[in-house]
Amino acid sequence: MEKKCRFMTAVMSVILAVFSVNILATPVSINGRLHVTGLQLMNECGSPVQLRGVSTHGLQWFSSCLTDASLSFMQTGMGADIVRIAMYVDEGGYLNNPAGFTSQVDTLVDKIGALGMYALIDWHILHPGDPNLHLADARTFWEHEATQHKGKNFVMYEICNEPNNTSATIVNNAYVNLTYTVNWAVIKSYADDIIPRIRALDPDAVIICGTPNYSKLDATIATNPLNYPNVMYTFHFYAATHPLTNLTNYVGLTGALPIFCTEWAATASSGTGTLDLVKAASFIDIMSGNNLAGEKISWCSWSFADKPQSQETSAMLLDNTCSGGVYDVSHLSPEGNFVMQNCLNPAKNFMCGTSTITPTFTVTLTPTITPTPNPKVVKVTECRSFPNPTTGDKVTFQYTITGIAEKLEINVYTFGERKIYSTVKTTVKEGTHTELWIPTTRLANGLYYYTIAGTNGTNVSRHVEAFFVQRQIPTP
Ligand code: IDC
Repeated sequence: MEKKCRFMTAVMSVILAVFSVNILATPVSINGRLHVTGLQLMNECGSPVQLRGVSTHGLQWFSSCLTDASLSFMQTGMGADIVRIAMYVDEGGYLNNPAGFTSQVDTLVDKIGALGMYALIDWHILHPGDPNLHLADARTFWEHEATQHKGKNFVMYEICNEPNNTSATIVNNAYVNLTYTVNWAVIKSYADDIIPRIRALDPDAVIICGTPNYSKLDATIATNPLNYPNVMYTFHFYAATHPLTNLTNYVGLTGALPIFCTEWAATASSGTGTLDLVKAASFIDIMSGNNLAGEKISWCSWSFADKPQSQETSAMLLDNTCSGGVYDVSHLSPEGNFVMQNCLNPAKNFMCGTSTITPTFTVTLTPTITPTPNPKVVKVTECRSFPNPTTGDKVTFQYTITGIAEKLEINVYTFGERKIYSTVKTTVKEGTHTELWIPTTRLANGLYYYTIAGTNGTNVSRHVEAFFVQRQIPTP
C-alpha cells in the first residue's frame, strides 16, 4: 500500500510538473482505493473517509440528465465525491434491454472515474422486492461488471437497492405482497451467491448490500453478518417520513454496522411533498460522525433528475433543465441546493499521509508568563507524498522556562474538556525545551487547548492556550 501511495505521488508530481492545474486533487486522487475497517470506510492510507454525493434517477427515465456537462457539474459545482448509478432492474429497466443498460452503466462508470469521483453501480431492484427473483440476471450482470471494472480503484458495487415484501403485481394501484417475508436471511442468501462471484473477478472492491424493509437496516444483521471483508450495509432515509432512530439504532455502542447511506432525500418516502430540511440536517449530522459509534457514514442523495417539481420534489434539478443542457447552480431545485450545500459544507476533510502540527509558545516560570497570540490556527497540509502513511500526527510543544521547575505538567484537551494527552516531568532546567506528542489517533479538525504548568515550591506558573487544527487537502 505504501508503495502504491509513493507510486501515485510520483505519477502525480510528473503530471503536475507538466500541467500545473488544480483539478488533480480529486476525491479519488487523494483517497485512492477504499476499504472497510471495523465499522468505517477508510481510504488507501488508512484514514476514515466520508463521501458525499448524488444518485442518478432511473437510467430508463432520466439518462438525458447524465452528460459530460452534468457529470462535471456534479463534481465541480455541487461538490459530489461519488455518483451512484441507479439502474432499475424492473419497471422498464435492465430486463428490457440488458445489453443496452449494461453498456450505458459501463460508459458512465468510466466518465465518473475520469472526473476523479467514485462510481457506485446500483442493481436497483424495487418491485418485486426479493433480489433472488432475478438471480440469474444478477449473476450475468455482476460477473460482467466485475470483469469490466476489475482493479479500478474508484468503483464500488451495490448489489441490491431496497429489498422489500412486494411482488411486481399491482392491484388497485397497490403492489401485492409476496407470500413470504424478504427478511435478512433471504437477502443474505442472495448476497452469498453474488459476492463470491464478484470477489473472484475483482477481489478488493467495496460491496454494499441492501437491507430489509426498503434498506432500513435490521437487528438480525449483526448476529448473522456477511462473512467477507470490505462489505457494508445499505441505509436509506426520506426525512419527511422516517424517524432518526432508524439510523441511531444501528450506530449505538453495541450492534453497530458498517453503513453506507446510498439514498436519501429531505422529502417523504414517495420522493414528493414538503422538504423536512430540519430532520434531514439531523440525519446528515449523525452521518458526519456525531453518533455513539463515531462512524462517518458516506452518502448519496436521491436524485439528480429534472422530473417536474410538481410531481417530485426530491428531483435536484428544476423542470426542463436536462433538455436545456446547461447545468449550474441556477438550475438546482430547493432539494438540489440543500444537497449541494451539504456536499460542500463542511469542507472536504480527506486525510492521507501524515502531518506535523507545531504550536509553539513560551511559558516563563517565575516571575512572569509570556502568552503568545490566542487562539492560534494550526494548518495541516495533507499530502499523499509523506513517506510513511501509517505514522500519525505530530504535535511539538516548545516552552521556555526561567528558573527550575520541580514539576512541569502539559495537558491537552478538546474543547469539550476531554483530556487527550498528559505528561508530567520533574526537575526541568532553565532554558527552552521541546516536547513531542504523537497522538494515537489522528486529530480531527477543530478547537483544542493545552495547559502547561510549572511548580517551584509554592510558586505555580500556568499558561493556557487554544489552538485550531485545520487540515487542508493538497493543492497541487
Ligand atoms: C422512485 C422515483 C419515481 C419512480 C419510482 C418508481 O422517484 O420517479 O416513479 O421510484 O418505482 C426509493 C427507491 C426509489 C424511489 C424513491 C422515491 O429506491 O427507486 O424512486 N424511493 O420513491 N426508496 C424510497 C424512496
